Amino acid sequence: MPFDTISVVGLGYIGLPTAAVFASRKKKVIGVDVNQKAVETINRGEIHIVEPDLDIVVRAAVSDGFLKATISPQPADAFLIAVPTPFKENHQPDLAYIEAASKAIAPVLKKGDLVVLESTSPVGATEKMAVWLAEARADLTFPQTHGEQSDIRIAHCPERVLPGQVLRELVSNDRVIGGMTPACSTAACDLYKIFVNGDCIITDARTAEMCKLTENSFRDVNIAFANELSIICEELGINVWELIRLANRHPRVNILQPGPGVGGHCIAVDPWFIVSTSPDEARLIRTARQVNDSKPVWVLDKVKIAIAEHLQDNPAKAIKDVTVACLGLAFKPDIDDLRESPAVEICRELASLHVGRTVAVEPNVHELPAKLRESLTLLDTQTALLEADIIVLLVDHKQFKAIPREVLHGKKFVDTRGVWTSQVSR
Ligand code: SAJ
Repeated sequence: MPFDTISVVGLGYIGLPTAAVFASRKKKVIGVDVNQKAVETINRGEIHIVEPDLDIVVRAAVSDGFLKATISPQPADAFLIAVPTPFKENHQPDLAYIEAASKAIAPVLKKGDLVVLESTSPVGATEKMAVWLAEARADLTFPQTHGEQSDIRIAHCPERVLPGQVLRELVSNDRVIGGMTPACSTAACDLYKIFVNGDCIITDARTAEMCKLTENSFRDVNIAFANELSIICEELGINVWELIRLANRHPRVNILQPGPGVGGHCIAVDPWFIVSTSPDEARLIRTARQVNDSKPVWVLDKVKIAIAEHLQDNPAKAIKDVTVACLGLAFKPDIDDLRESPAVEICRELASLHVGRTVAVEPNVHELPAKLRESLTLLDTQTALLEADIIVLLVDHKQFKAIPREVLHGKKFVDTRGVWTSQVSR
């Protein structure tokens, strides 16, 4: 099936790299986004998100005339929907962006078009999208009513790329493709083969949706296991980092690393989509979420204890004179993404609880986001280490791993990533 023009709806962390990669294969790509500023930025050949090398690929795609961004959908042969799927207050999935995107592209659909949902979605979302499209276009036929003979082909193909390695993983990762019918799957496979070097494996839409949720829940459950171990070990006076290293010497054990909690917009969100469809059955998945979500509170308690111990050691000092430095704000090492970061949550809470000074160090950003600016000061590593009485290591950035433990002499510290505490001398 030839795809001369491809439209990518949603030009964020997934949509923009995907659009750029299609364009780099000399396909005409129409990128659609509701954010006028993002559209203008892209049309200047620039980018509004941070991802290594993406600027180069987008600049080339725009200057060669293969990528154009717009706020209003235009006709294309394939539409790829990559909009956010957050959850609401009660952890129920919010499909409003998918619904809006479906309604936006419906008027420009024509017989023979393919629509692929890439957004991570609860099971059944692709079928819902098909219903929204059909409601808007009674003149066209859809797979849910006309099967293999439908005018429009519909599939789900979840993205699985790791932030920071998006361009490489987009091309090299295998893709799970779930068409609403076999013809839908074949069409979607043809589309992805334009740039995917990995295997394109065909299944149905519901299995593809569940597959993505399963991958991220698997990771969440495994991180929860490590986080729970770290809490148990603290109680028992055991070094959790050494314990995990030793247990991982077993040929069939591979425990992940504990931390201050789980951040990002995927692993902390997607398991709830399984819980939302199977609330009584998804007991382990729900508990893992609760364990990981409660870890920042545990870290805060440890900081409070460190402050109390520091005051005990320095009876002449008042609590308002105690400076706490939080090292790291990003949701994982060596990136600048602060969204849904447990480190941000801990810093913010600390700044509001602690009457003394709270400072933050984040070598990957130049300024703090507005919500943190009022309560926190951003310092460089050296100044923070010099000024702080208590050091809270929240992200294992390269720069922090290079800090020798001797520098911390005489200071109290809470090391949530095992940067200074993982080695035990016996
Ligand atoms: N984390 C730990 N301990 C670990 C590993 C991770 O505490 O041993 C924490 C990180 O610090 C971070 C969070 O988990 O706060 C998530 O980081 P991550 O590197 O595990 O994952 P993401 O969110 O960057 O990307 C994940 C990936 N999914 C899997 O590895 C199964 C990626 O492949 C997906 O494409 C992405 O979610 C997504 O978009 O869904």
